[in-house]
Amino acid sequence: MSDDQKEREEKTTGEDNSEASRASRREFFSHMAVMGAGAVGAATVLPGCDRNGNGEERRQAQVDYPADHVGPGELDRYYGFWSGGQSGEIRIFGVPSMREIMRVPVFNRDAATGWGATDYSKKLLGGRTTGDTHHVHLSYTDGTYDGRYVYVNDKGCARLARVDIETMEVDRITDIPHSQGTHGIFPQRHKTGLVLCNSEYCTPIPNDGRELDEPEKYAALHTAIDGETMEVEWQVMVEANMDLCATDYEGKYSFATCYNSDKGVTVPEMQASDMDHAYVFNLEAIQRAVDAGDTITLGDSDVPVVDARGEDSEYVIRVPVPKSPHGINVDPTGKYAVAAGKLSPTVTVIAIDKLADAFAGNIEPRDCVVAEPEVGLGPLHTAFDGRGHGYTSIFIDSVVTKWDIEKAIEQYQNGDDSIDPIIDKVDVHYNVGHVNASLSETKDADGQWLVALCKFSKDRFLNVGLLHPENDQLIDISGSKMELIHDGPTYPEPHDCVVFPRELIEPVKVQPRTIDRFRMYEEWAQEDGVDLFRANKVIRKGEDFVRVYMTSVAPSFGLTDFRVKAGDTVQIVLTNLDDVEDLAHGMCVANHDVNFLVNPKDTQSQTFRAEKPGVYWYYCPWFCHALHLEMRGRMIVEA
Ligand code: K7E
Ligand code: CUA
Repeated sequence: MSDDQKEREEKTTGEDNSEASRASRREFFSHMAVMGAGAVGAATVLPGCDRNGNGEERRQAQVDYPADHVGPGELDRYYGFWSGGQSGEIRIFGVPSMREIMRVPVFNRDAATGWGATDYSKKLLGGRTTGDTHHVHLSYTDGTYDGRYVYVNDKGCARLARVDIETMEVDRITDIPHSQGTHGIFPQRHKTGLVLCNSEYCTPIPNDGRELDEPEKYAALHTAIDGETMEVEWQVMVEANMDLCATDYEGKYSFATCYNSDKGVTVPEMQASDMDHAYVFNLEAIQRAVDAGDTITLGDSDVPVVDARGEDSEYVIRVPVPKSPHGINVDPTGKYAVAAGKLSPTVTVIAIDKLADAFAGNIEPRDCVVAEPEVGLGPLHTAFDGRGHGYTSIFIDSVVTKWDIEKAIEQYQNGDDSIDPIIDKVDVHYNVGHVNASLSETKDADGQWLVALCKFSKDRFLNVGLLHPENDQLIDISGSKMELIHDGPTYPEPHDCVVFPRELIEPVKVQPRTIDRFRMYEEWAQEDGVDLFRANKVIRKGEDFVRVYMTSVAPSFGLTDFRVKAGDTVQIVLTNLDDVEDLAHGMCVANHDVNFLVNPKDTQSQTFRAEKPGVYWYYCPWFCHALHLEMRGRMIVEA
């Protein structure tokens, strides 16, 4: 235990929590366990046994724990970043325990942290309070995660957000011009380069009311955002919708599935044709057009747009894929892009090294298809184990199908039905959406764990009323047969996740004050001639605007009271001077709908109106000290 931790524990409990006293308590409890039940006693861990290791270590451990067992106080080997769907957030899981460890608010209004209510988050969110996050991806260098950023889409309002992994806070949100239903996103994998984003919906462009009722003229945009600056670099306009997105490993291509090449606007129209396609974008050719100014602009946006509607061109080709394809995933060797048929029981394997010939016109785009195995009814997404296998989620059948990529190619090439690429199927519960495997989207896929994000849990959990949780299942893929290990209810609705070893990221534990938010506070402090780490004062900034600077050290605020006038707009700027890890304070102003978190060495602010004269207590809502309840003061509102 560090001195900081010890200090905090003593502050919190006033008890002696020294190593010696703890050890004796631990002995006492394990003794109780052995006395209490033979079975429990027998399962007691042998000292030095590591049950957090990979499949082999687990099997070698002489303890018969289930493969996902992570005991009290033990850490998971893997992180999982989950999208939160309609909740608009990102969630951080531990794998294999499948414990939800933390949530990162992104597009949502989060009462616990004040995200969406604090001044800076409000500015980033531009007044919006909802979001629909589907796809989370980490930034890459050399084909694997570099631990810097997480990108996530908002399908609801056509935005891309970035989380700075160091501070686990959103540091940028980019609006995507002329886009609706921004759905599939994927960062480039050779370096932190572009993040490609698909508009799922076709609309009039520009969408200014001039053209409304001619859906055949609607278009969609494939948008490139710079992963470092988060600026929109360029867009490519195509004629039909784009669903999921993928990138290759070399920075040459990006992919988008198109499930509605008919451009229908009703369900029957949208599934009319038996063949749709996957768009393949030639990023080098697009960049050349952008550099040469061979582009247009749309409406009030000055982003260069390459118009690639209609025919195949040097910018985009359309690889025919049956029928209403959904997911598209590139395997860890970087050789194949796999599109899942959704309304066809097949997945279509596209050989990436043949694409150059298709762009050159030497072969037809469909000639790039090297396999099309039947995997089941309703294939949606494919994950990989790094050993040549695909794992495809099958929505209608509620299974995950494991298949052999090279065998599927052999079957297709030879037209030989005696070759069966299907290796194994496992039931999932129920109607699985995404599957993803540990490091599956990187060149280092390690074939340990597969997460299946099931859309319906039906009877798998206690009845909680009309809305049931989703069911996130964990499957051990380290052996030849898949093994379902764990069910876990989640709040709706994770669409996708990425899973990677814990060594790849290292968030800080005390705010380093490096992100843009602090520039805003430093500007204010300079303007008001105060030091954020010392200031406890009320500064009247105008007729009816006051800024209140305050500090906090457990268990007190720097101001025991402050005075404002009825009708004032009040901005409380709170700096937490505590630097003990996780010693958070916050600010809640009674009956004023003000509530935000301030982490150690952090500054946050919220603005509100003090309407009615009277005395209003403000208090710290985070349990920080034995005298936490006493950590409060009075806002006195004068008539
Ligand atoms: Cu739900 Cu990736 Cu938005 Cu498929 S998507 S399931
Ligand atoms: Cu500070 Cu509770």
